[in-house]
Amino acid sequence: MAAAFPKIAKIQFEGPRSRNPFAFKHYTPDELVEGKAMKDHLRFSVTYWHTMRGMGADMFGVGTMRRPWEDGTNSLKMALKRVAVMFEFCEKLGAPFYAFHDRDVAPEGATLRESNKNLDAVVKELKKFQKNTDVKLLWGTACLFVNPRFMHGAATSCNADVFAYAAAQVKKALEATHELGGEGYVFWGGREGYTTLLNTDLKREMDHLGAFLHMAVAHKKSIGFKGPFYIEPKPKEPTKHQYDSDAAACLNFLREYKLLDHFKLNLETNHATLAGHTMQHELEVAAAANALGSIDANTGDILLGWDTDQFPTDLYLTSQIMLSILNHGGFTTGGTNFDAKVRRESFEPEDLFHAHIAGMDTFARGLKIAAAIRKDGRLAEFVRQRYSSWDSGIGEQVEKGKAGFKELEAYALKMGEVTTNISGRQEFLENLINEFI
Ligand code: XUL
Ligand code: CO
Repeated sequence: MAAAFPKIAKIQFEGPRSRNPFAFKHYTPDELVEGKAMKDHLRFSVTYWHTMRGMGADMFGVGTMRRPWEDGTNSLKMALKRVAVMFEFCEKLGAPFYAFHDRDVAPEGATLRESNKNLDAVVKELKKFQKNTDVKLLWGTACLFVNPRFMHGAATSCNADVFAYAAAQVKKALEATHELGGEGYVFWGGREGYTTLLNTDLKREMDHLGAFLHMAVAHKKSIGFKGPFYIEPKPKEPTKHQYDSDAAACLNFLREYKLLDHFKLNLETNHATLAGHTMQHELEVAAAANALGSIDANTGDILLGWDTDQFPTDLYLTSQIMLSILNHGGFTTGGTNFDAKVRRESFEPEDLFHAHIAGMDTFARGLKIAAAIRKDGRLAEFVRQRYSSWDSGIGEQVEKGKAGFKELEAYALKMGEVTTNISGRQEFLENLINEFI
């Protein structure tokens, strides 16, 4: 097949002074940061759904994207042809991973059996391309939200037949992910939530979701898939309330249904924003429960209240993300998956490169900035000092479980008034961070 991006060669690192738009200014895959190659810190991944299937349609207009390789059909023939385009893109970009939903890579057939057959054919092709390149699968997932059958949800549908269909689809998507050596598998609750409580038995729906995920864990064991399961929180959209609304809600759900040992979280910036949180908040909440798994790298727009899935180009954002990730030991099976789409005005194939280069360079800088902040040590030392009252005396006794209310009352009575508070120095710290940006 002729190249889909004939004018674009492999993207190389040319340094910050380069004026070549098809070059990295900051991302040097093999450069060591804190003793580990940048590519191993960042583990970039390209999403099939946006980059290959996103056509730029919105609520007010049809798609705008020019994709010369597309023949205008959602056929198996086109799906097979598209695999070569995806791998050409990932290879030229130097992205080590990709991620997909079952229905992004292969078309849904007239029956489930036919859909499975289509998926098998495309998985074969994906496997061939994976073998011939250095591109691997970061994670797979099932699309349980596009088809009208999922109008009331999938695992949380009021209709048990839909639950059964969804289970069959996840079983197959999991097997496809396993066949392709995927590093993990994601559950994003597409329509697992409600639009009105008037027609919803919330407890019953949550119980069904818990049961569904236990079935997935059992199947994972039976096929020998070793990668982690991730839940991806999002508070709303498409439903008014998604059950996996934020990291804390997911952790509570997993704990309640005794699933915490089997899941980590896949956190997405724009979802955090919709939940009224920063991405760093979500990362810290997940890390505190030892459940920081992977990230969907994108950003929203401060003036728009929906999931715009823009490419991340804000250094403050990527520095904060990488600071949390480095502080908590870095990715193992997870990675930086660009769940992001080019604007519908950026309709040329080359915009896909500009967007990913921008995201990768911004994350590379975020990584270096975070490493510099850690090397400098003043921020960590400030936080350490701020809690120093817990290192000895009464604080130490509390942390060690050696003091109760009675002992604390005696201590407080003897102390009289608290005279030891120190400033939080927020503005000083914000300025300190700016030294590194
Ligand atoms: C939707 C979203 C999904 C998941 C995978 O907002 O983020 O694409 O990442 O299902
Ligand atoms: Co996502």
